[in-house]
Amino acid sequence: MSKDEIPRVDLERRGKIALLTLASPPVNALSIALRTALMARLGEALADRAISALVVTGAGSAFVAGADIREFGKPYPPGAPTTADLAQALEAAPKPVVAAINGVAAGGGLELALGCHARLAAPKARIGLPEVKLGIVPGAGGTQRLPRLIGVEPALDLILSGELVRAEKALALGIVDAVESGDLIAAAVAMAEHLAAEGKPLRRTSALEDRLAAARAKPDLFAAYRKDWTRRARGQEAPQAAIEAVEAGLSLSFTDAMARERAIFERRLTSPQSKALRHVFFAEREVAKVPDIAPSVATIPIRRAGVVGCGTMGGGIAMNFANAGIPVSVLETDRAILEKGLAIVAKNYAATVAKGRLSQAEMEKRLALIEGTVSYDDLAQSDIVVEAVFEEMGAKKKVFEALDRVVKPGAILATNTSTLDIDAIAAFTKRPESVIGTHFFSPANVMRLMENVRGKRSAPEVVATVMALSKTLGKIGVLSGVCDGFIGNRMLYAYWRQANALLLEGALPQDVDQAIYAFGFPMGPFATNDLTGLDISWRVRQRHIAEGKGPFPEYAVADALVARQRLGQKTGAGFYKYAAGDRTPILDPEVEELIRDASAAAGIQRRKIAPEEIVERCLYPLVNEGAKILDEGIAARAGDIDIVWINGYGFPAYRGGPMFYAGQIGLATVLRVMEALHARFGDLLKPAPLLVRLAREGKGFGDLS
Ligand code: T1G
Ligand code: NAD
Repeated sequence: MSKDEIPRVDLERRGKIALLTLASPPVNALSIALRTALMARLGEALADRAISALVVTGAGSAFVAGADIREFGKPYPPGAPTTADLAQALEAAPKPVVAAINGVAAGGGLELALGCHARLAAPKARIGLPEVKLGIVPGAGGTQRLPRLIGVEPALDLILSGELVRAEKALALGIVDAVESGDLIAAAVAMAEHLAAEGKPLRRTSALEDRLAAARAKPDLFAAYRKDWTRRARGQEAPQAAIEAVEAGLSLSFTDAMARERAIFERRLTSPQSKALRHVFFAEREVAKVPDIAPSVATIPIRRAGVVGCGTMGGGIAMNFANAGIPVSVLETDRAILEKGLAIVAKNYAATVAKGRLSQAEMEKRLALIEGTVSYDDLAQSDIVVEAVFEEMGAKKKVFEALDRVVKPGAILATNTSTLDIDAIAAFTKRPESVIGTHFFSPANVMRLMENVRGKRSAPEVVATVMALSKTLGKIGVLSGVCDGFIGNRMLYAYWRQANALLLEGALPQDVDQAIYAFGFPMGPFATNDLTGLDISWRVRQRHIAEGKGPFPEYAVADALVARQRLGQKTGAGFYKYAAGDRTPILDPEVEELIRDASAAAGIQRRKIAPEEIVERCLYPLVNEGAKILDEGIAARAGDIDIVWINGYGFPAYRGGPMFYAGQIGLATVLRVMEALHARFGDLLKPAPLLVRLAREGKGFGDLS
């Protein structure tokens, strides 16, 4: 059944059992058409006297992935059944209804199953209520039926995390009655026949009360959850709304509680946060599609990998390959440095085992896939080699010339450079078509983003391969063209430059960091710079000055700190100071004095700067740079930029990423601020032509695609 065929529900009779199969690829999302078809088939089966019970299942690899998110906010034909109506109709059915959960049962999909009288799952099923990840709450009874079925706290934990759990976990929680590793449909039909033959009163989830009692005995339960999730999901509104809905179920009748849930759901559906998170949902799926490379372009099989350099990044990159089951050789200049790097890898794995997130056996299996070497010959049979040596062209040249000599033809030669010119690096080889950037983010074994940088000569199959490899490594691959700093760091330069300028004008590092933290980033620019190292960004500035892009008077304070060897956490002091072994920033009067002196030296009268101005001053130039990047075709879509910033730089997902956020603010507002900054600071902050055009046309960046 192709994606374009009308969603339908097949009704097949298996003896006295009606098997209803929802079919709407790829994930049987509950569109209006599919819901309408299900309600009709349900009516048909219930009216058929020859039918004694029903089984509901999904076609393909999914059961039901929930409501069709594409239909949110769209006009609703009167009389069309909601998912809540369907769950109610299933539950109220006079004949037993068994859910055969063959794959993903998410959101409305699980809510349908909760309406059924029994649930069987296949071992590969994944089950949950991820609505909070879309900034909404379950809106078809999930906040009412799940607590009644499994208890209030397990239900809250599942709803608030939004995680999909495996079938065995769903069985342990009591969501499903059994996990069937054989023929799921046959087992479900047998269960339906048994329930019909048994003739006992059907187990209707909404009527279950006993599990609510435990929560009623804990008056502080919800306050505790609110407090905990205010911290764990800082800035996010949906988790608090979900707690409100579940709590309502303890004091209201089921019917009234369902109405309350619906009201909360509707409120969330129109919220800016939900619109932002829905944008992120689809943007995350769009990034994988490279407009000018057909999905049919063959990818190069990656069965063996190599990494050059086992420093901060090299070790983490090697772990990604091992985590994906791909053997990897890591090359260093000498054994001592190699052993030191591999020891850090082993320590990182041991830490994950200690947290119970990895078994000892699995750690050993992964470590066994990582082999250290000091000889390029051990990289010769790699299908891809990722270089992660010092950020200097000389070091890159040496490595790529060696790789070009040794590594087999057809292999991919990738660089993890964060700023250098991929085309220049490719030119060090006789096979520039095999060279590409694969920019991981630190810590490379943790951060989800992989900025893949396509050189002028990178072959389509090389691009297609690294984009697919990102998924294999559990990363989100975003494609960037070649420019200084690619998508992420180029925008970071614009943001950090203004953050540093604010220090001279009157702000202190903690003022800027607090404003950006309150906006939703996990950390502000100065605490982040202390984490990544002031010497790294200083070296990039020196290169820019050498390339004639300077001077950078805004960085007077940062340069003075580097001169005093205050490089950040790694030297115990940077913009803040740090106690030994502690990453908590401590205010340092020496820095404040240095900042006041720098203002005086620049002849700047310091002034009080409000948090709102700090946010505008830091983020609007970042958006402006994003508009230039889009205009130059460095990024294919505004959504790609949003995904880079959310997954690589901590931009809060519930704000949708910088480009989406600018659209919510209104590009006219962003333009107005940029024009004022341009008037004060000159062409450095000249509004991007694309920003000017879209603002004038009353459009957003989302209107481009
Ligand atoms: N609606 C519309 N399209 C969807 C969709 C959905 N619910 N789920 C997936 N797709 C599309 C997706 O955009 C992609 O399209 C293709 O399917 C494959 O997805 C009343 C109101 C199910 C775990 O939040 O988490 O129910 O890019 O690449 O990696 O309370 O998709 O090919 O054109 O992600 O195998 C709650 C969302 C909705 C689940 C499969 N449900 N989906 O992952 O494939 S709200 C969710 C997922 C709700 C009720 C409320 C994942 C997946 P394209 P994919 P995957
Ligand atoms: P690092 O200094 O921690 O490690 C570099 C390693 O490369 C060192 O162990 C060094 O011994 C080794 N090396 C140098 N020349 C070599 C050669 N010719 N052959 C083999 N090994 C050699 O540096 P890092 O932070 O891991 O950065 C590596 C690359 O990754 C740089 O291009 C950097 O810009 C990029 N990067 C860094 C970060 C970060 O946050 N640190 C993030 C993204 C990308």
